[in-house]
Amino acid sequence: MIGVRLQRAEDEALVRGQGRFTADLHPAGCLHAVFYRSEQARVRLTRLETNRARKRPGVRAVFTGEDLSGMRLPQINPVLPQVEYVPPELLPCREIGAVGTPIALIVAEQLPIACDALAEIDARFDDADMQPRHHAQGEWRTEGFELACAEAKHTVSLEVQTPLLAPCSLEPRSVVAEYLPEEKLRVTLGTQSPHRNAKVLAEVLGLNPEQVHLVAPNVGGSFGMKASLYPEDYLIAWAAWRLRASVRWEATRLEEMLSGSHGRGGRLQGTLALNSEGRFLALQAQVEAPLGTWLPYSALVPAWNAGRILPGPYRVDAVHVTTQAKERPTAPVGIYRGAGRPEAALLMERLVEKAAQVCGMDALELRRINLHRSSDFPIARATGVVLDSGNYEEALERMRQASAELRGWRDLQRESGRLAGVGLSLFIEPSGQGWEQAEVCLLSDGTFEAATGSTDQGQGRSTAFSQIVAAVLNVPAEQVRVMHGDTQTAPEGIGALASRSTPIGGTALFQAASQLLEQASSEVARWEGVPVHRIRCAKEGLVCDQKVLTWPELAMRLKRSGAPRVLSARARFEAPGEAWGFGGCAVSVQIDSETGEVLPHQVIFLDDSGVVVNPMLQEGQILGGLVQGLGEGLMEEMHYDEQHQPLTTSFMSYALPRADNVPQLRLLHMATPSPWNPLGTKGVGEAGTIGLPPALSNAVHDALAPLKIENLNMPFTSERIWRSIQKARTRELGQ
Ligand code: SMO
Repeated sequence: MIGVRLQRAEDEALVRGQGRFTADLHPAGCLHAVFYRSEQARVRLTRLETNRARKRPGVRAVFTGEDLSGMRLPQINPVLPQVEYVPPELLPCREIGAVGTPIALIVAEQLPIACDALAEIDARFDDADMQPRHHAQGEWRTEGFELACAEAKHTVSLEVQTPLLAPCSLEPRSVVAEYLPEEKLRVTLGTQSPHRNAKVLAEVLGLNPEQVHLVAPNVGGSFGMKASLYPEDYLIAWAAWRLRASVRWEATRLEEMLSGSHGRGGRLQGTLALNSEGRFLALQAQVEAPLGTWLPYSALVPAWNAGRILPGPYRVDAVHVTTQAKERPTAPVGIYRGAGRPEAALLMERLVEKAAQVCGMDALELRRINLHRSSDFPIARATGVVLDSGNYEEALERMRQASAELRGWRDLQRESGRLAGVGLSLFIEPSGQGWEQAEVCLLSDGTFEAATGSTDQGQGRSTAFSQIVAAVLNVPAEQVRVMHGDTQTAPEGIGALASRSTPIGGTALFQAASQLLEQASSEVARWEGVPVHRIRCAKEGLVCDQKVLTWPELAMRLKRSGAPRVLSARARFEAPGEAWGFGGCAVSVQIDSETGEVLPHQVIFLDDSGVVVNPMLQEGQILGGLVQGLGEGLMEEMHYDEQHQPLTTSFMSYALPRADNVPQLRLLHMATPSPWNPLGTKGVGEAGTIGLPPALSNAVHDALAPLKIENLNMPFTSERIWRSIQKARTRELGQ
């Protein structure tokens, strides 16, 4: 079952339109909520008149910040050592930092009534001299850093910026909160982290954890933006509690662009010092990641990740890395597929490429001599990370061979006078820390139930998890029903974040299934009067000598009273460390010198995510990540003007990649098992978004090298490229 391309069990319901998403939920008598949002940034609220809205027939309540006074405010994950954080109010009543900030909540019997009431709210603003309230930073520095720099023969420096992106999950955020008898609240929410968010929600609402039941039904994509709770989530739950009613809210796409979290938007500076042979002696890097005015729980993770992952797959003994997260007057900024990993890879791979030019060395050879050797793992690094396993040299060699034809293609293009380039990148991908829990049960009909604290947003997790349990129990995957996303039926877990689901969540299931097998085996051994090691787990069931006991027979025999679960085992897996995937990407591009359009020709992507549970799902993850990486590289960007007005708030103005933007893709695989989980698995969900942008950037710079164009930032839109070509030509004419 491990390594099998099993079809996704999830798909039939989803393609038949039988998926159940949050917005499909319409509890009887449910009230509808809309938010009145600020149209300006950095302003003081001087008047907020809600009486007329409140008096409209059908409006049940209009809430403002005053109604919330004394409410507890959510905290953030302090992954960086120095954090200044002033928890923002859920509905600010004085100063407003960003456009789109909710300042009033209208609850009505029907959605159109709530929408009409919005127009009756009278809010006035004055410009405010608002200072940023949030800031965080961290620093890692090895001893002997100056000494190493002093020995350098060459140094190269550069700065890269990554575009601010909108994660754009297909399903916009939505929340349905139901007030239940006996002082309970059921909150249905497309979240990546049901247990954690149930706890946080209870804390903020001042409830006991057992009063909040959180359910994540089908979720239509998340990419990090549905990891943490937003003001809207707290407020809908609070309103349901306060009104003792059910309340629902669905974000429009406009609201998603205005108040869903953005990702990336970082600025990174680096200096790499090399000796005369091209050995990397020292890396100095400064990472700056943006924050919005509202901070999701994981807001500091990109800054932390980008810093600690440096210097990527290379051995650099002396490092000085500083990282900081700084507030800007925008929508929340947080984790987005990759969450700091793509930024680190971009800085490093651009530096390496530039260093090769400065040293006059082949860029692949320069990479090769500086990679960590496979015999050196596990490798503890200055930024506090420990790389568990890898074979970076082989990855590079495979990429060298595979990309040879791209270089041949480029040379042919150039001979016929076209602008063409090839770029390469290597990357590493941490796949999460901490623990997950699982419970595996044998049901009275001989099938199995596997409950996980992890969750699914469309990745096909139920299929992969059923394969893991089926592999242990030697049964077909269809016999295993996976349950997740409901805090009442799933054991507590952290959730689907940071590519951790298979290595950590999957391992917890593996362990629970193994324990269940042990329990079942000892039952059989007891019945047969033999030691437990005489029991074998075969396809037919448990075998003692020649005697077979099928799972349904076993279940029948163990069945007591009417309980559906006849045996159950729970496990909690705490990862001893992070499993680090790695890989490489090569991209070839052609650039239309008249329009500046970048036309990707081919992408070759190598991934090593350890042992793969389902290669089809793994490929799906890589493809999706690659396309999002192309989006970042070629077209996506959130634009704000000088007044901090967001300009890209719909799919008319925010460019998402489409099928016809995707070039030929070729996937290569390696599998270096992680020693830190019994399955040997690693994460893969973020690989494409990490590896593609630096390779694309190197390819675009390679294509433009004949024009002496350097240091362009993504997205490589035709406008940006065309302008740089015009500038280069003017410069040439001038000379
Ligand atoms: S960007 Mo991920 O959901 O940790």
